[in-house]
Amino acid sequence: MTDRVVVAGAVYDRGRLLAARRSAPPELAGRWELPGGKVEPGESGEQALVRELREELGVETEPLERIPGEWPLPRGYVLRVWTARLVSGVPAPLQDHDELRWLGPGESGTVDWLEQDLSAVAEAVRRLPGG
Ligand code: 9L3
Ligand code: MG
Repeated sequence: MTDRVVVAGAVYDRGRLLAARRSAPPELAGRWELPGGKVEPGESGEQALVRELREELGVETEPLERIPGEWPLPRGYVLRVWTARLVSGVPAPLQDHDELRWLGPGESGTVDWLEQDLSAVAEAVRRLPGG
């Protein structure tokens, strides 16, 4: 089952964490997540993460550290999360999202995260520079 992996990025920039509100599928629309998606055959997790963030947000990122652990998703998938640095570009909701928000220290509780993301978000916030 190692090929059923969804990767997501805790993208940092200037001490803030990027949150993305899903617009699809209907059962997840309106909930917030760390952006990412499915690993494709032949890709590493980090390669998939860089590709997904480019496709979904139009930005270049550099994965930094894997957040330890993995979290179960529907249909046998698991979620793996990396911290990532914004290298270039301004994130825009190009696919699958309808709003983006940069959350500063103390603001991570202000959006309705997917349950699957909560542990990784908490750990990402602990790792936020100054957070
Ligand atoms: N998922 C959960 N948390 C996340 C991401 C990026 C994805 N941070 C779940 C939602 C879907 C599945 O993984 O059930 C596939 O995600 P996508 O490929 O639709 O982004
Ligand atoms: Mg996605």
